[in-house]
Amino acid sequence: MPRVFVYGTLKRGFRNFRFLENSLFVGEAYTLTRYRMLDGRFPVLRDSGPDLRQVSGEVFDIDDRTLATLDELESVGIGMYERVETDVMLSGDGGQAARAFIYVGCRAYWDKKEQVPYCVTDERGHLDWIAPAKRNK
Ligand code: PCA
Repeated sequence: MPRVFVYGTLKRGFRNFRFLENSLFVGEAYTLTRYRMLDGRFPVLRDSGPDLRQVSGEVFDIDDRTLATLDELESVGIGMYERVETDVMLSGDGGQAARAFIYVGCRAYWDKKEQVPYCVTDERGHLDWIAPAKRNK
């Protein structure tokens, strides 16, 4: 069964969570790999650049149909995001390592864009995306 780590609009309570509402929530988690995050109506992870940090998010077990739906939502086909496997740490119950898919921004697509970096971190120092509409409240 595919497992996915989400860090943006797919998280619980965010705009695209409806695509995961029938999937199994495994737990809150953070990446072991360090990334840089770009901000906007949705966040984008880049795997190179200055000030790389671990990323906070959520892990779900999904079925193949949901995986295909997420690929479409993240525009994998047109090269906006690529889906890769990454190591994450589930943060509940003392921590447990897991492997999951993650959507990372494609270089060719995002190198040309001028997105502002997103730098807000949680208490662990991990990048923790909050939707623009929910900030400063
Ligand atoms: N959706 C995916 C990638 C960025 C976004 O907004 C996610 O939540 O992981």
